[in-house]
Amino acid sequence: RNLSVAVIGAGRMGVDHIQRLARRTHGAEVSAVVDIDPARAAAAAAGVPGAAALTDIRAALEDPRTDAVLIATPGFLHEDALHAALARDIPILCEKPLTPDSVSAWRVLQAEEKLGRKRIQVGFMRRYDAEYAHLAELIRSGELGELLMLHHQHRNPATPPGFSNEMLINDSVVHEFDAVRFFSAEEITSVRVRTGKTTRNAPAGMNDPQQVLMETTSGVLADVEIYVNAQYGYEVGTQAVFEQGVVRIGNHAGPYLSARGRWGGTVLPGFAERFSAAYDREIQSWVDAALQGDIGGPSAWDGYAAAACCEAGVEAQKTGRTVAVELHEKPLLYQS
Ligand code: ISE
Repeated sequence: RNLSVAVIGAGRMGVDHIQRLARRTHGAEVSAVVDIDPARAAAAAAGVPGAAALTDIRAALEDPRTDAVLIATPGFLHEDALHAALARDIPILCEKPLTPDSVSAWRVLQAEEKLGRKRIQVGFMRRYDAEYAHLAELIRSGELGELLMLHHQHRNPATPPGFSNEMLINDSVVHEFDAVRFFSAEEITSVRVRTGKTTRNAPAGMNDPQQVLMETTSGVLADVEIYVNAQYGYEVGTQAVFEQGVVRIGNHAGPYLSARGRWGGTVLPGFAERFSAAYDREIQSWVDAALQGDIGGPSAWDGYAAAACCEAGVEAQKTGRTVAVELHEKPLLYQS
């Protein structure tokens, strides 16, 4: 039998996941689309067989046919939806961020802990990118010795209206906080942010690009060039420095074309294109695990730790200081 998923939030990511679940994921179906805007819910559910358009998450959760929930509302609405879904004790995929701050993320984690098992997977989709997975494997294998440094580039063509310095940390660099934690398999202990010369293409009041510097428990140093009005396209790349070599992933992936007197490749326009295979893999593995009564992938602990890094990042950005990341002790549930 298929996993019946209620998708909460019919914005950009919600619609993307609805199409993915309905058309490309095996073993799943969309049973409900929930959005406070009834027209948006109806539009997103149209053409998806069996999908009801609803305006209240409670209606979806009260329906006994709902097996699992995918939360894709804006981050500030996640906490309520997470507590409601945890009360039903069903598998949850929550788009990043888990919640916008570490105090609310910790509340969610504690509610999950009370159930005695993991129910939440957080949508850090980069972990499902083939090159990310490959680099992580290389690091774990020890083949190149110890990982020493990570250099990241994260470039977006342009920011949506209302984008701010804080969002640059909370919306964009949150992915690198997770990437550094994923690659190093350690916690980030401190964050520093540098601003410098700003592009004239940034909205008023924003510094762009910025440099975010972090350190992990064992002293792995990581830097991020975050540049969200880079104009030319979407690029996310990493250079990992080891004792016995360097590994580059992300930027300038093939195919390379020689034609019309030039050689080179294509720059993708956005994250939906760059990470479409990663999103497919992320959702498929969530569905596969849920059908077995299980959950894997980035956990509520990962969501909580990333939220704490973002808080430190925003403070570092405002003060120019190096800010320590403070975490609660990791509960047993998340130690494996
Ligand atoms: C957006 O919210 C994302 O999650 C993208 O992956 C990221 O590249 C972008 O900067 C964010 O705004």
